[in-house]
Amino acid sequence: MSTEAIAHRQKEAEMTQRPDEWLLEQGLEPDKLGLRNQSDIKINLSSPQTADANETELKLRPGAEEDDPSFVVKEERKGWHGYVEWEDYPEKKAKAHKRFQRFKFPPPPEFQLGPLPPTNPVLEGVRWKLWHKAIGGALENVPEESWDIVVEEKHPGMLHLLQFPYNGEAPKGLLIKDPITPNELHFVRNHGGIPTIEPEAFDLRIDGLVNDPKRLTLADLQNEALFPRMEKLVTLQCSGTRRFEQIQEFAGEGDEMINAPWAEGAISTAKWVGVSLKKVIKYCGGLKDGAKHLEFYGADSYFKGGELMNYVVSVPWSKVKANEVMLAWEMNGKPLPRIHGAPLRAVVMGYIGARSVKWLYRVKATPTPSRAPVQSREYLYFQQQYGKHNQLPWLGIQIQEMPVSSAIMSPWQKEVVVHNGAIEVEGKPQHNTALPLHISTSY
Ligand SMILES: Nc1nc2c(c(=O)[nH]1)N[C@H]1C(S)=C(S)[C@@H](COP(=O)(O)O)O[C@H]1N2
Ligand SMILES: [Mo]
Repeated sequence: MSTEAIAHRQKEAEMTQRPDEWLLEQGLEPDKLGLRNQSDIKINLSSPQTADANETELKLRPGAEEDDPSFVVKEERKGWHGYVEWEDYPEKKAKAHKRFQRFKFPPPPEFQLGPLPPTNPVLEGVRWKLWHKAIGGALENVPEESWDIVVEEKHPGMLHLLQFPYNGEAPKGLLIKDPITPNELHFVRNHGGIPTIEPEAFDLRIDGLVNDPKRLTLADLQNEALFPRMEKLVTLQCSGTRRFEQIQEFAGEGDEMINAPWAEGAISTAKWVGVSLKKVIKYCGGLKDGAKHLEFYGADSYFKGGELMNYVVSVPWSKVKANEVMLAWEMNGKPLPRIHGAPLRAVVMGYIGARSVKWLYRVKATPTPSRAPVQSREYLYFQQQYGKHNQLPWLGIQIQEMPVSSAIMSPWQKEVVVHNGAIEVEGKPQHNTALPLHISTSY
C-alpha cells in the first residue's frame, strides 16, 4: 500500500462524526438532538419512563418505621369495587400517609427532556402502580383491573398515552370521522383506578348546606315524576389537551407536568342523558344561606404528594343554576361505560373536563370553592409575570371556563403536501360546538 493510501485510510479511521451529524446540527432531527446539560443536575435520558429503569420494584426506605399490620385498606360498600372512602376518615388518610412514607419511590419520569419511547402505551405509570402496591389491600390490584377495563371498553386503535392511571386519545383520523365521538373512541383522562359500582347498589349522597340532605338511588334520579330528563350534546375538553405541542414548542416555559403527553385528541363529543343538578338540589329543599359552591366527589382514589384522597372538585352554584351541570347515566344511547364514570357522572358544560366528575357519589354544598388539591392546587392560571418557579397555588386562578381550541387534524405536523392547486384541510370539533370543522380551502 502506498504511503498516500495509508494516510488516507488513517484519515478515514479518524472520522468519528456520526453520519447524521449535519441533520442534527441543522435541527432537522430535534428528537435525536439530546440535551446540552450545563448544570450539576444528573439527568438520565436513557429511561424516560422512570428515572431509573431498574427501580420498578417496591423498595423500603432505609430506616423505615415498622408497618401497622392492623391497617388494611378495605372497601366499605357492597357492590362498590375499587371504592375506598377517604374524605370521611381523616385518621385513615393519616394511616395511609404513614404507610406510604415507609417506601422509596423512583423519581418522576424525565420524558420532557428525553425522547418519548416509541411504544403504545407511551408511558407506563410505574410510580402510580407502585403507590397502589405500597398501600395494598383493596387498592393493590387496581392497576391491572383498570387496564383490563381499558382493553374491554376502548377501541383497539386508541393511543394509550399513559397506561395507569389510564389516559388515552383517538388518533387524528378516527377522531374526526364523526361529529359525535363513539364511546370507544372518546378520550379518557383518569387520575386513579377505575371503580366498578353496581347500579343497584349505587346511591348519590347530597349534603352540606342543603335544607334536606338526601341519598338518591339511580332509580330515583331516573324517575321522571321527580326529575325531568335532560339530553345534551356536549364536547368535553381536557385542559391538558395539546400539552405535547406546548412541551415541544416552549420547552422549559410551559406545562411540563409529568402526565399524559396529550396531542390534539383530549377532546370528544357525546350525547349525554341525565338530569339537571339544579332540579336535584331543589328536590333537597334548596340551598341554605351562604352556600355558593357544589363540591363533587369521585369514588376513585387519587395519590398526591404522599397523600391519598378521593377525586374532589367544585363548581359555583351560578353554573348549576343555569342548568349547565348534568348528572348523566347515559352516553350516546348506551349506559355510561365504566371507564367514563358508571353509574353516574357530572357533565359540566363549557368548563374544563376536570370538573365533570366520574363515579360521582356525593354532592356537597359549601360556602367556598373546594380546598381539595384538584380544585385548589392544580388546574390554575398564573399571570405570566410570576415565572414558572414562583407559582404558588394561592396566586393562581382556578380554571373553569377554557378558551376554544381548534386544530388542523390533516395534513399532519410537518407533513409535505403535493397538490394540484387546492389543499384539503380537515379539522376537529371545537369546544362547545357539536359540529366538526370540515373545510376545504385553496391557495
Ligand atoms: N372521579 C374522577 N372524575 C374525573 C377524573 C378523574 O380522574 N376522576 N378526571 C377528570 C378529567 S381531568 C377529565 S378531562 C374528564 C375526562 O372525562 P372522560 O375520561 O370521560 O373523557 O374527567 C374528569 N373527571
Ligand atoms: Mo382533564
